[in-house]
Amino acid sequence: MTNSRYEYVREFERENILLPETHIIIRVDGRGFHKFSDRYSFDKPNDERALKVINLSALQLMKQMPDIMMAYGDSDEYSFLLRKQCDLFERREFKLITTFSSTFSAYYQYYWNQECSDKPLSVERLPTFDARAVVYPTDDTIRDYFRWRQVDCHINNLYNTTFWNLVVKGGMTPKEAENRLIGTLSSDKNEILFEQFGINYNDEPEIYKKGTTYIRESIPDTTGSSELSKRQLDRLQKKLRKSEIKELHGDLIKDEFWNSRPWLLS
Ligand code: DGT
Ligand code: MG
Ligand code: MG
Ligand code: MG
Repeated sequence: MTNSRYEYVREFERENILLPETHIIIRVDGRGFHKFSDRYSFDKPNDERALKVINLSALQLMKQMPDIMMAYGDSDEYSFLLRKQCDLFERREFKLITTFSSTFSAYYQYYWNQECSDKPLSVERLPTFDARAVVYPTDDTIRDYFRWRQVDCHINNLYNTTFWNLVVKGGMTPKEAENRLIGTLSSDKNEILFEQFGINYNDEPEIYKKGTTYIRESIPDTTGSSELSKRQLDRLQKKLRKSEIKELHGDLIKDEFWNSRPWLLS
């Protein structure tokens, strides 16, 4: 780029470099999906095809970005865990979050057109996603982050499942169902589902109760070592790119998930 007298305005630009040697988690979340799900008549409480679209988008992003070690998502959100030594975009926060949100939005639209061609997208309401990046200083905070998101998935799904059964099968208005559920505990909702609708919540599909997790399988233990040479780094990137990505719908709350996959946090 040639210098010009106007070049000085560059001095106004600001970067935020995310703390090195820490795990970065980037979470994308659909903008206004309450309305989006309404506009495109999502099934209630869970729309299988919409879930497939968001999952395909997350998987594709993970394939494109070898630094993503793990992804977890449900509803209209996905969280991506980057490897500790990741130097993607020199850890520039704005570059990371704008790339994640725009790429994810593009994939979502692509897969929507593929999976839901009977519901063409209207330019008045296109699916777009925001993104935020947070650095977590310890393995425990990373584990707790994913536990937090999975508990959130569980609470929302139990609520939505009970709510929509009260409305659709129980004949309540949404307002009545909302009032019925005020102050209820998980056990109360389980009981309503069982007593009134013969549904054992435990038998609901795991993908709805626990969300979806993608993990890179068995990565060489160099993922964590700092100061890799250029050649080592190229080799690692190649291995990451070729590594198998596994889909799970299991428990992230117990230590067993984390203890049996030390490379995720190394
Ligand atoms: P935001 O994120 O602040 O722009 O606002 P929203 O409306 O996206 O709110 P959020 O992200 O807290 O909640 C996600 C919304 O998406 C929630 O209203 C339920 C809806 N949604 C997500 N997945 C499904 C689904 O499978 N079926 C139905 N019926 N609704 C869904
Ligand atoms: Mg949203
Ligand atoms: Mg959301
Ligand atoms: Mg450029």
